[in-house]
Amino acid sequence: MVLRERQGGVLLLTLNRPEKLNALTAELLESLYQSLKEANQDPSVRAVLLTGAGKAFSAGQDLNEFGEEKPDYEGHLRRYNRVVEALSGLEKPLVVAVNGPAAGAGMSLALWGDLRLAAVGASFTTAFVRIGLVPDSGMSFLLPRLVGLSKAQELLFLSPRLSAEEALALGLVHKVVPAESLLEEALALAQTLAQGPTRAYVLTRKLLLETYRLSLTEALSLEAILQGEAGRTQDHEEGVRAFREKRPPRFQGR
Ligand code: LHQ
Repeated sequence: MVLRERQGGVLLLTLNRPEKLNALTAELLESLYQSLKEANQDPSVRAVLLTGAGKAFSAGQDLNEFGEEKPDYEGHLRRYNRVVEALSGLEKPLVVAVNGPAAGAGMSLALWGDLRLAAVGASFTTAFVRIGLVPDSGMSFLLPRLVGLSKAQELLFLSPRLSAEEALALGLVHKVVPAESLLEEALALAQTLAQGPTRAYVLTRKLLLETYRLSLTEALSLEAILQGEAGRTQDHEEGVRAFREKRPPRFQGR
């Protein structure tokens, strides 16, 4: 379901239902959740790269999964929500390589990447309203933070299909690359992060996600707490030592 492949310190996760545009089913979500859990448990995994097999990143919820039965979406969303909690709380930096269409919850998953690359030809559409639904998988939380409330309103109410270049202009992705070099570039980026102070990256993500809902006083206090944590890492010690010795640092992720 989700292919797992090690490339040095990077764990490459590939959503693998290419014949269904990697549409999300309970099984695929479970497999993604387990993969993320395993990544957290393995200290030799220093960064995670998420992409899709075939021509799509993910078409979002598989709209054929429930057949004719009237689904309990509130209950079903628990499967999504624990994946989203696992992505947002991942103990490793996360790179997402959007290789094709990312729609609905598929787009939500893509946006959880700390750094996001897209292939020329990839596309983004919120999709929810087209089938009479509201945004989920954290999109209502993340999208306005990434693009501002006004643009989020447009993307959610009208659900245009954005090209990779439009997504780049909006800040939904950080770089657009030719399709044939997407994986190579994304892996190189993930390897760079994997060799970095990975604990500091994770704490930085935590700050960026938390501070929106905090007052300045609370945000300053959280910065101080997490700086305290970062300051106790060997990577910080090594970073300062390397700076003084005028050499590149050798970070260990602890
Ligand atoms: C699909 C799908 C799909 C099944 C394309 N399912 N077959 C959470 C929990 C609870 C409830 C519900 O929702 C959620 C969260 C969500 O994610 S809701 C949003 C669900 N996703 C969508 O509404 C997206 C629908 N798909 C599209 O907008 C387009 O297909 C995209 C932009 C993904 C790709 O467009 P194209 O590349 O032009 O491909 P296509 O539209 O021609 O689709 C190819 C085939 O894939 C086609 O089947 P067919 O048998 O005609 O070849 C589609 O029906 C099928 N497909 N998405 N989500």
